[in-house]
Amino acid sequence: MKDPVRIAITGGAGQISYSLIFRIAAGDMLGPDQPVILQLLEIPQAMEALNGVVMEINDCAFPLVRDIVATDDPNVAFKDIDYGLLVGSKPRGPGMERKDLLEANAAIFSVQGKALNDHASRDVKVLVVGNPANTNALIASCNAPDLDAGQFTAMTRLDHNRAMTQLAQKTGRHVNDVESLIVWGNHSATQYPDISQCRVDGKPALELVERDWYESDFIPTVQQRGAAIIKARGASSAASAAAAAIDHMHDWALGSDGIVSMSIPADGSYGIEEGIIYSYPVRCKGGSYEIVQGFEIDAFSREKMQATENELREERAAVEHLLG
Ligand code: NAX
Repeated sequence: MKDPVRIAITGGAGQISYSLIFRIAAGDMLGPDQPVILQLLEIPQAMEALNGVVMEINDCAFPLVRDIVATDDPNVAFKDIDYGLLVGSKPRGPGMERKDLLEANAAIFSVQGKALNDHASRDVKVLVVGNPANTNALIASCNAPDLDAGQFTAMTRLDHNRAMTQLAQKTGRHVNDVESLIVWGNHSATQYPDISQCRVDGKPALELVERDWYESDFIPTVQQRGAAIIKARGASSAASAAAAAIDHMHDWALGSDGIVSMSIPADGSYGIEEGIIYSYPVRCKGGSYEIVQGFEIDAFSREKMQATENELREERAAVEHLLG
């Protein structure tokens, strides 16, 4: 058996964590031979609920769980961690403007960035799930100057997985037949799910579907899927978000099967200049990720990629004073 790794999960008493923690504990993220120490962070008001979650983890008698830490102190939660899944964030309250939401979360993620900088393993891999995820990841990264910016990522894998299924269902194929689908940009309604590079069962996706379906049905359906889930379920996506977080971390740690979408620091690739965390097509291998280069970008894609980039630059401008 390998030595245990330390995994922090913030927002441990929330909906997504209620699915995520148990799947990590079962070995779905890092494999059935990787013992884990779970370090769960909550706010003081939610510590009692978090203790209930800890009782349930204990009641599962998971063979891979070696220890559980439950705390309301980020310095304790992030101590020596190898993986950080930053799920907890402040939800939009009544009458709250987008700018207020950005600011409230910026305050949380700047504190957490500093704590990661001071206490996490130097090789920590961080995934931000809590919204606005891309900008929260940017803030955490800017407040962690001793860690590499590339160690901070945000989750667009749920959007990627949603898009895979929409296309597979439309073409009557299975998601396993879909390759090279890309989600560009922000995890928000401006994201651009792109099938122009995509193949389904080896055939170009755009030859299998009508252009009108792609532009007027597929793209808005993927962009608005979160709202559709809330309408149907009366609560936001939780199990599917947890599954996407598992996929993101699994692939980053152990390698991806083909191209996946990850929000990572922009580096000028595809004309997206530095300073934001932007979703790109990547391949993961040996514990790292690499942007897949060389796709041709047509005018339609360029416009959509630009719109979502603009939104991320606006979000950045709103929290510039917290970027450390
Ligand atoms: P919940 O409100 O059920 O849980 C959030 C938990 O975070 C709460 O228990 C709360 O007490 C805790 N929390 C708040 N501030 C904290 C802090 N400073 N430190 C530690 N814990 C803190 O939300 P849930 O449904 O679990 O969603 C969590 C986040 O994921 C939300 O921001 C949500 O918008 C976001 N999502 C992101 C997705 C993505 O694809 N990137 C998809 C799913 C989800 O909407």
